Amino acid sequence: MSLPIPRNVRSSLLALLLITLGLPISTSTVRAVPPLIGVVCTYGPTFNLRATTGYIYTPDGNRIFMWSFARSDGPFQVPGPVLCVNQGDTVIINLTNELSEPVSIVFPGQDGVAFSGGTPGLLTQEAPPGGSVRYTFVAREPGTYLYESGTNPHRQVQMGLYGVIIVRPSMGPDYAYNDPSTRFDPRREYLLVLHDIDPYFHAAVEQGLPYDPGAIEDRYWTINGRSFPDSAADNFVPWLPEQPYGALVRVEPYDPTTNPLPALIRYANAGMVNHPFHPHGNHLRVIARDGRLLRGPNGEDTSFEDFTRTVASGQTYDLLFWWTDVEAWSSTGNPVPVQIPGLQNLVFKDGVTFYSGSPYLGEKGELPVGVVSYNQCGEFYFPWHSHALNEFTNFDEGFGGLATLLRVDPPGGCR
Ligand SMILES: [Cu+2]
Repeated sequence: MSLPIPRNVRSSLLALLLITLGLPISTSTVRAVPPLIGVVCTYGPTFNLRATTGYIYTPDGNRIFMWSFARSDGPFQVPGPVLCVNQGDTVIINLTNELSEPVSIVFPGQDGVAFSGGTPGLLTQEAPPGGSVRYTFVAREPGTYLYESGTNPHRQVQMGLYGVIIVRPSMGPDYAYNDPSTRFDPRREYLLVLHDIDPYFHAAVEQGLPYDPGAIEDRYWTINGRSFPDSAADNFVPWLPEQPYGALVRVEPYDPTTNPLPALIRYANAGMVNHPFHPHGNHLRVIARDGRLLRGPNGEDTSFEDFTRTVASGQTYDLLFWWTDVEAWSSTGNPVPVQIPGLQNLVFKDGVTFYSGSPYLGEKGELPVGVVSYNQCGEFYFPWHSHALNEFTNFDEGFGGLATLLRVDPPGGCR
């Protein structure tokens, strides 16, 4: 379920609080019902895509002209559909070009891509305006991969022609790779696709005006095609019809018997600049880069714990995430013990701001009429964002941009 939120309050804290209401975790990987959070697969192994135009919305009320790959039988969407295949599948991608210039797709990390139809381009075979091309390859290695335009990428990828391919290993869909250590909870699989946008560049392309690619200055940054706080909303919220994928990461505390498996987080950077990216207060285990498990020359496990991971342009990472309840979560007490200092010892920072003496955020006093809780069930929220803080904005207004939230539910889930 999702709540309709007027555009004029979407970027406010109120909107954030509203968004956090009504976010049931997906309890099933049934294909027919796309989950409200987490990765949304389009299944193949044959995919019919079109390169086309449309608009996305930003949390500050802006509207940006985009190009994107969409399903031939579906609406415009940013990013392109997440193409999920199984290791060993022969993947066929039929691309139809609805743009007025040649377009193509390259598949970094895939071997032996063959094509038929189209016309020769610099990097691969292209579909001419109104035409089509077919790409075929065998998905030999499991992992997370980008697919993106191979035609004037500085222009076409910036305009939005990108998406992600997930190759499931032969060990099964509960594993990231063919290694027992990569087993994860399939209810908690998250894909965070990063991208950056210069709205003046997009306006110039829309209006057929000249532009200087060297003068690109990004003003918006997106995860799964959305800027924060829209990124924290459900998949398929009605107010973002062209941006179907949310980016909220939701987990529960690790428990050796009731919740032993980690979440799987997939990063992919479709933007042109590198992004230092982290969830506050938590480390993740980096297990793979660019669709290859981290292993040493003798096959030793070289995965590692990391806080801020810089995701380079064009790069992908796979990370496992166990949230460990080191503060002994209690539903009746505070995880961090608090002794409120005496009033005379509290600091008035600037004559306006009053420090309550508690490490917990929040307000004192009566709740507004109709509000029964500041969150659903005592869950925690952590920011998860680009540490290049200029990117933590929507057109210079913070906070926004390349950010989402980590939600940690109480042990046993939100009841
Ligand atoms: Cu931070």
